[in-house]
Amino acid sequence: MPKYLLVSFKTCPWVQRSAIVLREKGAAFEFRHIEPDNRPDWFLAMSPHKKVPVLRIDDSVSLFESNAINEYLDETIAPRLHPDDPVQRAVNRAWTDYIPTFAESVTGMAYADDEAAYNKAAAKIPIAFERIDGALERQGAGPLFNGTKYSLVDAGYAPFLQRYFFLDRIRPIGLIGKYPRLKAWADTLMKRPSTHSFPEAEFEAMYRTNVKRRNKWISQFVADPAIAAE
Ligand SMILES: N[C@@H](CCC(=O)N[C@@H](CS)C(=O)NCC(=O)O)C(=O)O
Repeated sequence: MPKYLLVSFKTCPWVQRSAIVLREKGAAFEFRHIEPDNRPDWFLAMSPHKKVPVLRIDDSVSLFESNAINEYLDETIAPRLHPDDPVQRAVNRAWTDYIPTFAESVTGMAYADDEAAYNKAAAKIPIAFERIDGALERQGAGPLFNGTKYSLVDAGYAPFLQRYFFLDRIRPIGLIGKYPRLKAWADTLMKRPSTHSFPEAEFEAMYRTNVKRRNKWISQFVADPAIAAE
């Protein structure tokens, strides 16, 4: 197996998306965390948009963009996570294409400057939840997006569903409960070991510290970064 280096910011959901796939594949990799405010020259040289994740392969090739990285990993390391059926594969790709919109809809509140902007951002959540919930209904019985077989769709949504739960614990949003199918999917993904790059409470505390530091409207509700998942 090639030598993989995954370059990361510790709390980046897009990195997490690729780390999940490496873990689901059982592929060993070096996980190297750099600081967003101090990106080293070796990293800048290999990342065209100066963003993480970057997947460095055998010290010679650098891939960027989490979706492209995951498609590459899926093409080159067994087991295949994309469905064998071309129609289902297209459906899966259509829903991984929706992830940036889903991410923006579900985590936009964390970046709102005042209460009105927060409420406006929160109003986008039901739209995103309804869309993915409809997809889950069409896909079938669960517990994963394609049933019992893990997919790139599962890997892509898990980091953002996790952040919804984090935000809900900072200031209750209470929306996911209205979508039992989506909630069951999210709970399944949260329980899956591959979702987690760090011990869960430690990771949630890191996330809360970031939210507090960002000094947005929601930051005032982070009483204590250490208050984490039950
Ligand atoms: N579309 C990219 C998004 C990656 C991304 O936004 N990464 C953030 C960290 S979570 C980043 O590196 N931001 C630094 C910057 O924008 O300069 C992907 O899927 O890989």
